[in-house]
Amino acid sequence: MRVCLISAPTANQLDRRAMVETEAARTMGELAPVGILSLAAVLEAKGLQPEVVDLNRVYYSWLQDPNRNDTDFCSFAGNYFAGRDFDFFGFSTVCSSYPLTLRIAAEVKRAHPKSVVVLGGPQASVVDVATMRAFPFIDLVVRGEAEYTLPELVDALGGRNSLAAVPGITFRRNEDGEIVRNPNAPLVADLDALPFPAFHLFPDVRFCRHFPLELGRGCPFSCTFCSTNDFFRRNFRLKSPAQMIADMRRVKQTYGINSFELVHDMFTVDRKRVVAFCEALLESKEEFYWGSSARTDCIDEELIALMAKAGCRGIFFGIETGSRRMQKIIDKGLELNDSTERVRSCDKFKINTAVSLMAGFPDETMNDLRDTAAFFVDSLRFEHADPQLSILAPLAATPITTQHKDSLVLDDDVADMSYRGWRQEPQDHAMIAEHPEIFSSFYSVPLPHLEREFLKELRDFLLCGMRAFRRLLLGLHQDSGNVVDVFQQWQEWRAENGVHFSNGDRTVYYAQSGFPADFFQFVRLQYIPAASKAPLAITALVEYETALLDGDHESDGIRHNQEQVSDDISEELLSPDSRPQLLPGVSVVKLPADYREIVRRLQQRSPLNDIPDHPVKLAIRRTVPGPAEVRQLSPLSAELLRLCEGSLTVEEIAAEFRQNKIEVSGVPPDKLCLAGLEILRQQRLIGLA
Ligand code: B12
Ligand code: SF4
Repeated sequence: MRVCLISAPTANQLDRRAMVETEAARTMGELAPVGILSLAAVLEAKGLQPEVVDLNRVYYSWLQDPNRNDTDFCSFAGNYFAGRDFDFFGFSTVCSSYPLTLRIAAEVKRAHPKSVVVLGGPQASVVDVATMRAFPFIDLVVRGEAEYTLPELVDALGGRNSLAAVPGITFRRNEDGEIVRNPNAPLVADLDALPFPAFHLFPDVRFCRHFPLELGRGCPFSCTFCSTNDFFRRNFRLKSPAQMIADMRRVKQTYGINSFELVHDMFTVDRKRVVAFCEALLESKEEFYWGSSARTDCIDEELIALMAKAGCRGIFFGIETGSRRMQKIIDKGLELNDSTERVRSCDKFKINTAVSLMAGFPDETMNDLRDTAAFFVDSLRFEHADPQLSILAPLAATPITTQHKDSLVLDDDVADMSYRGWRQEPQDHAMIAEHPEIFSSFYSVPLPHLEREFLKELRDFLLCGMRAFRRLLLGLHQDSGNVVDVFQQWQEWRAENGVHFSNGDRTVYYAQSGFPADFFQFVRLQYIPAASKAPLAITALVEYETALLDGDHESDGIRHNQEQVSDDISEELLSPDSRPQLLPGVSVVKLPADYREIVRRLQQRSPLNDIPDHPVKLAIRRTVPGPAEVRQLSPLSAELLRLCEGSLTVEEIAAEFRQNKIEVSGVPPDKLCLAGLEILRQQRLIGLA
C-alpha cells in the first residue's frame, strides 16, 4: 500500500513573502510534525515506504510562485497532490487550519476517487462523527494516538482484516453508509519501544534551532479549557532518561544540533523523574540545551536550579489567568504568588519562561481581567519572562465548550481569527458558520460581563506594547496601580485625537510603528500631566523608549555618525592624532532621572514617585539583529562622548580635559582621558574615523 502522510498546516509565520529560503526552512523545521513522523517510522518498521508531505513547504512554494495571484493555496495544493498517486492519503489536523485541511482533502479525493482519505490528529479525533457526516469525502478518522492503530488499519484496507476490528477508528460502513465508531485503541504504554521518528523524511528539520523530540505524553490535570489532557486520556507517560539521551545524541550526530524542544504538555508531574532525567543528562557530559513545559505548582527553586544546570533554557508555564477566582473556576488551581516566585526563580537561573495567559472565559469579570492584565505586565519585571495573552478559543470536546455549545458566538473579526492561526478564506468562513460543532475554536464563548471589543483591543495593546515599550508599560502599570486604567485613558485619548479603526484594522494598527509613536504622545500630553504620580520617572521612561524606537534619534547635540568609522578594537591604542567618533548605530540620550535606579525600583516593585531629579545620559547601541544595548554613562564617559564629535583629535580632547581640570581620584587628566576613550572603544561606542 502506498501511503502519504500530510502535516497539518501550521505556518502562518511564513506569511512574509520576502522570507529567504534558509529562514523559511528553519521555520518549517521547527514546526516538524512529530506525530506523523512517529507514524511514518512505525510504517517503515512494517516494511512500507510512506511519503511525508509538509503542507507548510507546499504553502511556501505557493508563496514563491510567480503565478500565485491566479490560484488560491487550496487549488495549488490540490494540483500538487493531483500529480501524486497514493492508495492512502492521511491528513494530520489541528483546529486552527481544519477548514483548510478539509478543503485540500476534498481536492485530493476529487483527483484520486479510489484512494482512501483519512484524518487523524487532535482536531479530527474529537469531531470525527460530525466531520464524516458533513464531509462525505472523508473516508475514515483515526482517533487519538495512532502508532498501534495505523498499521492495523493499513492491513485492514489491504484486505487482511475488517475495519470493524480496528480499534480507534471511525469509518463509514460500505453496506449502508452508516458511520461506525469503534472502541478506543489502547494507549502506547511504553514510549521507549516506539521507533525513532522518521525525521529523514522531513529534510527541513536539519535547519531548525531547537530540534523537536517527544519527551512524553499525557497530563493528569483537568483544566476545563484544555483538550490535550483528554486526548492522551490523562495518562502521564515519560520516555526514560536513557532513551531521551540516546535520541538527543542521535540528533546531534546526524544533524549537528544540540538544542531541543522536548515536547510534553506537562513534563514536571513527577519530581523524582525530572531529577532522574537531569542527573542522567549531567552524567552524560553532553552539552545539550532544552526547553519543555511545567506547572508552577509542580516545580520548585531547587528543581529549577538542577534543570538549569542540566541545560534547560526554556519553560512554558500555562498560568492562564491572573485572577484567583478564575483559577478555581477553570480548575487550574494555581496559587498565583507561587507562580510569580517560580517565574522569578527561572529568571534567576536564566531560564526563559513563556508566561501563558488567557482572557475571555465565560465567567470572567472586569476585575478578573484586570488581574490577568496585571499578572501579564508584572511578569515584565523578569528579564527572561515572555508573557503571552490569548483570547480563549473554545476547543472541541473540552468541558468549557460542551457547557456553552448552544450559545457560541461567531465573531466576524477576521484579524482575530487569523491571529489564532491560519488565514481564513471566504470558503472557510462558510464552513465555520455552518458547523459550529466542528469548528468551535473559531467561535467565542458568551461573555456576559465583558465587552468583546474591549478585550481584543486590550490584548493587542498589551502584546504590542510589550514588544515596543516593555519598560514603559511596566512603569505605567506600577504608577497607575493597574495597566487597564492606563489603557482606558489611552482609548479615550486616541478616539478624541482621531485614531479610529474597525475590526481587522485594529491589530494592524497596533502592530505598526504608528502605535508607539501615538502612545508616547498620549503619555507626554495626557497621562503625565493628568494622572501620573511619578511624572519624573515616567518622563524618563518615555524618553528612553522614544530613543530606543527611533533609530535616527539625535539628542544633546550628538549625532549618529554617517562617516566610515572603524570598530576594530584589536588596533593599537588610540594615537594622539586619531579622531574618535561615535560608531554607527550608537546614540546618546539624556534622561531627567537615574535610569538604573528606575529599573531597580521597577524590578523590586518599589515606589517611583520619589525618584530624585538627577539627569543622566544613556548610550544606546543598536546591534542588528537583536535588542539594543543600553548603558548608563558615568559623567566622565558622557563628557568624553560629547567630545567625540569627530572633529577633535585625541590630543585636542585631552587638552579640553587639562583645561577643565577634569580628574578622578588624583589620576591626571591626560591619563584619565585616554583610559576613558579606550573603555568607550572596548564598549564599542566609539571608533576611529
Ligand atoms: C508542538 C505543538 C505546536 C507547534 C507545532 C505543531 C506541529 N507541527 O506539530 C506550534 C507551536 C506551531 C503549534 C501551534 C499551535 N497549536 Co499546537 N501543539 C503542539 C503540541 C504541544 C505538541 C504536538 C506534538 O508533537 N505532539 C506529539 C505527537 C506524538 O502527538 P500528535 O501530534 O497528536 O500525533 C499523534 C496523534 O494525534 C495521531 N495523528 C496525528 N496526525 C495524524 C495523521 C493521521 C493520518 C493519523 C492516522 C494519525 C495522526 O498520531 C500521532 C502519534 O500518536 C500539542 C499538544 C500535544 N501534546 O500534542 C499542541 C496542540 C496540537 N496545539 C494546539 C493548538 C490549539 C495550537 C494553536 C492553534 C495555538 C494558537 N492559538 O495559536 C497553534 C496553531 C498554529 C497554526 N498556525 O495553525 C492544540 C490543538 C487542539 C485541537 N483541537 O486541534 C494542541 C493539542 C494543544 C492544546 N492544548 O490543546 N503547536
Ligand atoms: S492546561 Fe496544562 S495542566 Fe491543565 S490539563 Fe492541560 S496540559 Fe494539564
